[in-house]
Amino acid sequence: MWDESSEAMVEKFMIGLKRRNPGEPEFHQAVEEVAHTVMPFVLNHEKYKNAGILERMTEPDRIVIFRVCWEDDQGNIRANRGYRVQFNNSIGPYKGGLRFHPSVTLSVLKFLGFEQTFKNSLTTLPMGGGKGGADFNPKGKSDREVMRFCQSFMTQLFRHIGPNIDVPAGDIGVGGREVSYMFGQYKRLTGEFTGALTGKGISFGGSLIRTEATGYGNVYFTNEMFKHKGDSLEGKTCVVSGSGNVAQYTIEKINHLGGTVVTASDSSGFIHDPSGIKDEKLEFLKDLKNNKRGRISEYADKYGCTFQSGQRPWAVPCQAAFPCATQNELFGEDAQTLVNNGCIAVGEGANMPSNIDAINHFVKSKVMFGPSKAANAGGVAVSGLEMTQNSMRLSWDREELDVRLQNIMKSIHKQCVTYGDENGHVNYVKGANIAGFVKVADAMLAYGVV
Ligand code: NDP
Ligand code: 2IT
Repeated sequence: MWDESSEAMVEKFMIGLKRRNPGEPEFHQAVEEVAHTVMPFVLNHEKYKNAGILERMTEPDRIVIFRVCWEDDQGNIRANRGYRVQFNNSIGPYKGGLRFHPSVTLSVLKFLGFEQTFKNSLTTLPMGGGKGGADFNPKGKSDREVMRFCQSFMTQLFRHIGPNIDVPAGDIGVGGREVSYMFGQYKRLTGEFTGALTGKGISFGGSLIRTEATGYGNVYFTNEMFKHKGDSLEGKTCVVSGSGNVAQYTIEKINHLGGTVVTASDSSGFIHDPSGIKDEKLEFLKDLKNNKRGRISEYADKYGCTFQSGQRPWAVPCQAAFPCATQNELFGEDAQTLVNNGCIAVGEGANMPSNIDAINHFVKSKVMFGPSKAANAGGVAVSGLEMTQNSMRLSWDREELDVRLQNIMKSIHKQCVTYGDENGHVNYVKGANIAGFVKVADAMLAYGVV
């Protein structure tokens, strides 16, 4: 059976995967993207060939699904669905964020848990992959409603997590406020103060730089891609989507490195500010989104720039694009528009923001395309450093953590070059997938039949 061509093998493998996981399009998409680059590698390496390794790596270790009941401010009883996908703990405790958003389904969390396994492997730190969340919408809820939801969610989840078992953190709709409510409830239920969650407040075990880490790491990685070609982000016009945690600190670090960010967005549309989102304007954006929980159009009202309702920013000409909102927000035709307008680099801050057509177009056009599992790994990497600090019961200072983050992003870039170099051009998709795969696959083989 191993004589068949690699593409035919991918097709056959995907038929089986879709049969075993019906109605899960995001999960299928994430696996297919990995299979195209990893399958040829598997077929070329005797030790992986007959080990069923891709079948095993695409089957989560376990999934917990639970009801989350809570009472709103009007006294109505609400019910949501909570999940934790413990995908793979071959190289360390399950690690990955929690997402609270109405679009959360099992398919979305399985794609995220699968990607997380590869991403965490790339960080060089000992972390397995997991993801969880709920279809709860924090938008428009009072602090007390969010607190009651988080406490109820943790009352179910606490028995499945722990510092050596599974360590959740934030993701869309889960930031410092939500992690703190959940950590408080975890501590109350277990009677233990342990590093069972990351992204905690600085005064109770959180790490400096964690808030900034995903965005900063994304820009460090993208700048490494430029440096590999003897260039840098300095002077480049950049387009960013999103305006949440990852987008804000992507914008901040691009500013530090001398680039100009001309767009930001949310689910209602995007703003275009040709003079750059910097200084006081970036602080306004952070306050608008983090404290006032307002809409991006208010930025346009305040600074007199354009707001395009219901649109994404990909038609705005740029040299570098940073999709930082959510999955499947950049399609094949957007990739064509970006490339035609002179875009030469993409740093994926969000998870799987580009669909497969878009990725193929970027790779074919030899764009420096930093896929999410490499480019946005800085967040979970600093979460790993938070776990280390919690275990050692000490905290590192900002400079030390920033240097560690930069070194980790450089190391991820190096791993991508090692496995993704194609006659002098780096295919970062291939590089990240294979480098992430090797470490996890080797651990699984060492354990025997697991
Ligand atoms: P936030 O909740 O802070 O911000 C999310 C942003 O994306 C908001 O601007 C939001 O707009 C927008 N958005 C969310 N869902 C949609 C949607 N369906 N359509 C259009 N816009 C949407 O989340 P983060 O910044 O933390 O996460 C953003 C991305 O980065 C996600 O893909 C996440 O998985 C990924 N990521 C996050 C990490 C982290 O450390 N936080 C680490 C690595 C990756 P609106 O306000 O209108 O909802
Ligand atoms: O997608 C991600 O890497 C995250 N949401 C961060 C996970 C973490 O454990 O810090």
